[in-house]
Amino acid sequence: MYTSIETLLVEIPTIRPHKMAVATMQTQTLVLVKITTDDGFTGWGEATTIGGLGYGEESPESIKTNIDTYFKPLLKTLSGLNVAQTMAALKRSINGNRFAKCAIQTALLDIEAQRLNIPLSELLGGRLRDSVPVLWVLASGDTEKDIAEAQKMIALKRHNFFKLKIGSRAVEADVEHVLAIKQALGKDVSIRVDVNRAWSELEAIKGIRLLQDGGVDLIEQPCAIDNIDAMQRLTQKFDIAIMADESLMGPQTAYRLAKRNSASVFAVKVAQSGGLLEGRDVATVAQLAGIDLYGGTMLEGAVGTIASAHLFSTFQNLAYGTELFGPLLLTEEILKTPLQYQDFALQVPNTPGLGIQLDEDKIDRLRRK
Ligand code: MUC
Ligand code: MG
Repeated sequence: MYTSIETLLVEIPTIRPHKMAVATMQTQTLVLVKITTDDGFTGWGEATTIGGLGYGEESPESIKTNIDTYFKPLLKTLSGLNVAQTMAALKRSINGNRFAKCAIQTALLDIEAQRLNIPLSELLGGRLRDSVPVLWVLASGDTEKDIAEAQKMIALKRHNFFKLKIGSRAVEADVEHVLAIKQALGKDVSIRVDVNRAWSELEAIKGIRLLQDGGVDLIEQPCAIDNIDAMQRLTQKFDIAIMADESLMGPQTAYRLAKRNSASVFAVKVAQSGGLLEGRDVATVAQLAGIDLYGGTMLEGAVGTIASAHLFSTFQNLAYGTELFGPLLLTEEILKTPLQYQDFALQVPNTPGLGIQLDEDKIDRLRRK
């Protein structure tokens, strides 16, 4: 029986403006969900969006409102069900709302793993690795600043591969920016770009050709979400990896993209998938179709980031690593012990559940009142 379901909006400034084709972020709003049970367990879940409604269909405010108005009363009526049965009951009455469902499901899985006294990764099938490689996203908007930031990350042994956010300038200007960074960092440092669907197919052909020749390793979501025909043609035309991100909205779209050969890599995001279990299904579709995997982020804070790390630790093929750097982009720590980033990777906790302890006084100070 669930005794309380609390939804908090926690506002945290970023360490610098994070410039993307869809929005420039100066702050991130974490939607934290805290669920307690009558047998004494507390589980946490999280959802974030990027730039309010700039990136997708849900906003932090809509997630909170929908959880408080629709999920919470329903959850209070449910008892004696496992996580799958609880989620099935919610889905019978609530359409869409993948991010809200993800936050709730994460908290329920956190509780269940604690009850079983196992790390969340083991409830999700079992980890294959104790840490996941993590890249850094260069998105200051300034070439020289990005180069200095990358060099600092390499020296700190924090990150040794990078993703660049492009798509807000003309194709030629973006290519010049990316190749200047690639040249400065050298041939052994993997550089990928995320266009966030800003290009038409013709712009993509021009941009991808130049970036491929310049030694870039991967192009993320070059074209519009629904334009999977263009994604298919680009995947076929170029040797460079083409990755689907925004086009992936759960197992069903994963199946459609795989069937149409519309990507060579999938960015698995737990919120975009609709939950950790659905994220696992997306990965299974990819694996069966011979599509490589990358562990994506919606720039979550510590809760969503470590939940994703538990899932990604179970993937057989994590060929392109992960981008689970969200908490490092934020100026405030909300855990009693910060997540462990070392040797270019994020450690996956070994303690029960998510394996983190939240600093609730700090969260209370940061939450929107
Ligand atoms: C995206 O589209 O990949 C993930 C990392 C980052 O900097 O932005 C997000 C969104
Ligand atoms: Mg992306």
